Formats: sequence, structure tokens, C-alpha cells
Amino acid sequence: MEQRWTKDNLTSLQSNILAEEQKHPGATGEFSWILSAISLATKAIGNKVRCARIEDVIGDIEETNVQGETQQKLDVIANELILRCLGDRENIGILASEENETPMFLRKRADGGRYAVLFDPLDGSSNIDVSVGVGTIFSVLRLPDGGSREEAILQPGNQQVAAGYVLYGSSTVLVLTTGNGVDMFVLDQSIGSFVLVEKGLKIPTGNNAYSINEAYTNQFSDDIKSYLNWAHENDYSSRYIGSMVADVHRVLLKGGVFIYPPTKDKPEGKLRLMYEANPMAMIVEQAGGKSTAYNTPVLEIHPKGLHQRTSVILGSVDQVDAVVDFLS
Ligand code: P6P
Repeated sequence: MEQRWTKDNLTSLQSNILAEEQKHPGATGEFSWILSAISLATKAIGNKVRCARIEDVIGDIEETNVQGETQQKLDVIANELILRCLGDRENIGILASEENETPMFLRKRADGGRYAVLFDPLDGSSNIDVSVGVGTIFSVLRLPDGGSREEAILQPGNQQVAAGYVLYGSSTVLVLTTGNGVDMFVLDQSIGSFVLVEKGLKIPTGNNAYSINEAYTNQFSDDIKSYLNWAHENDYSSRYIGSMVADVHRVLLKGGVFIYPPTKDKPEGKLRLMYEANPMAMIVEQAGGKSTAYNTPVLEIHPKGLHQRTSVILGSVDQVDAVVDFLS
């Protein structure tokens, strides 16, 4: 683990991204332009989440999103904040959100729209009313020259050029990868900046802990049930928050494995490939971990649709392999 942030080397998100870009002669500063918009939007979302009980933003709006899920007020607010902050970045051609059935086609590649940003504006939002950590997840793709604009974003996760999340928890933490390892920032409210706290983060091994919703055990396949029985007999601990960003963040920092397997109700899995599984898989693998969708590496899945769902097994290599060993 490289340099930790200390008081005498205050490094902000922007300066860290610019320093990273210096390492790539061809870099054009485009990332910092996109990531600064994400930084601005997530600071604003964090403020709204922290005021949830004070301002009238908790609860649902009696409408459902494309997923058929009841939209929380903060889902809509978070979505609008991101669309507003990213929408005027002239190097973004397409924005795609969990909350919107179809992508927003902002500008053609020929007009400078070279990137797509896909995001879940507020994942786990049903937990907001009980003050459990929720998060924003984002994925950045470079748009191809040719092809239809509808298909332009249907790229496998190994094509992502950046991925990250912001966890609105006891602190507001931004975890980011641009393909050269994983860096972690914490929002210092006193200066309003995300400051670097960990560079080159590596996911630990040796932590026998799994994260799965065991309420669905009767819906799991026999091989997942066999893994769970084995884990119970081998002194594993279990932690499950029910908010993907919080569960994955704990696995990233402490090690272990996060599992959302196929169930009878959702045989393809529940989590969304393009803006949940893919960005989380890139982060975990960039931190030296592993991710698979049952028996296919998450990052190799060729998406057929923006809101496609997948199963997910991701975390420390030793812990993912312990699950995979049981898969038929
Ligand atoms: P379940 C939140 O609704 C979410 O999309 C993820 O954040 C979380 O990991 C998962 O669903 C929890 O699902 O079925 O265990 O409630």
C-alpha cells in the first residue's frame, strides 16, 4: 500500500487526477473534467442525504422507476443533480442512469461527445429512512467511432476507462480507479474537498467473511447452499447491510466476499450489470481482487441491454475462489 494521506501532504481529488494524467503523455485532461463533475454532484447529493430527516426528502414519490422499484424522493433528486452536473461537460456524449429507461444522447462523438457515463445515482436508497449508508456508483466508457448510438454503451466491463463509487456513510468516501489501481478519498467538510487517504489500495486476503442475504437461502441453487453450509462449519463470519456500496466497501477494505447469486425469483440475478456490477468488479480487480457472475467473469459479459441484471460474486481472490470451488 503506497502513500497514505497525512496532514503534510494534502492531496485533493483534482490534483490526484491531474498527477495521474501527467503519467500518460497522451492524456488530454478529459478525465479530470468528467470526474470534477462527479465530485461536485456527489458533494451535493451527500448534503441532501445528510439532511434527509430535516428536509422533506425522505420517503417515496409514489412512482416506480424502470426497474419497477418505488422511487425514493432522494433517488430523483440525486439523479437530477448528476444529470445537471454532467450534462454540460462537452466531452460527454451519452448519460445513462438506473432511474431512466433510455440513455440521454447529449452530443455526437463527432461533436466532441467521446465518453459515456453510466450511473446508479443512489444505490440502496430504501435504506435512507433508517440512516444506513447508501451510495452513488459510476462507470465511464469511451464511445466508439462507428455503430449506432444505442449500441455504443453496450460494451463489456473490461472496456471501462474509469469506475468508482461514493459512499454516504459515517464519512463520505469516494473510491476511484482509472485503470491504474484504486485510490480512496474522504470528503473533508471543513474545506469542501475530497482528500486522498489511500493510494494503491489492495483488498486483503485471509478474512473468512461472506456477505449474502441468507433470507433467500431456499431460493439459492444447491451449490450456493453447499458453500454456505461449508462456511458455517468453517467459522466464517457474516455481514450483510443490504446496500451494495456499503457491503462492497467493507469487502474492499477488510477482505471477504460479496455474493448476490441467482434466485428462483431472479434467475439472472438482481444487480445491474452496466452501472453496479461492472464498476464494482473493475474496482475490486484493480485492487487485486476477483469478480465473477457465477461462472463468467463479470467484466467479460457482453451486455444486451442497458438495464440487464447479473449475479455477482466479488471480493478477495481466496474468498471468491472458495465460493467458485462449489459451483457446478
Ligand atoms: P436484497 C439495493 O436495493 C440493492 O440494489 C443493492 O444496493 C443491494 O446490494 C441489494 O439491492 C439488496 O437486495 O434483495 O438483499 O434486499
